[in-house]
Amino acid sequence: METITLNISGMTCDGCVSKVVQALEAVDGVSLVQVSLEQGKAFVTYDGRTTNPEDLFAAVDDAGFDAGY
Ligand code: 9UX
Repeated sequence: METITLNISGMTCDGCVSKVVQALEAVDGVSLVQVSLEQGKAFVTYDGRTTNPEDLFAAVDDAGFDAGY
């Protein structure tokens, strides 16, 4: 398992947090997601054989937010 911290811009309320959590949990290979609204960050544990940071960024972007390192 790998862990990564994503920097996410555009989250302004707990509903946004829920959207980001759902988007990340829907990615194959993701096993744990924690999102901090205050920090604008997501902490994700995933199987590096199944997914990768670019997939995670893309999932967040598709949910309407902007994610990167
Ligand atoms: Mo809150 Mo976010 O009302 O996509 S859910 S601003």
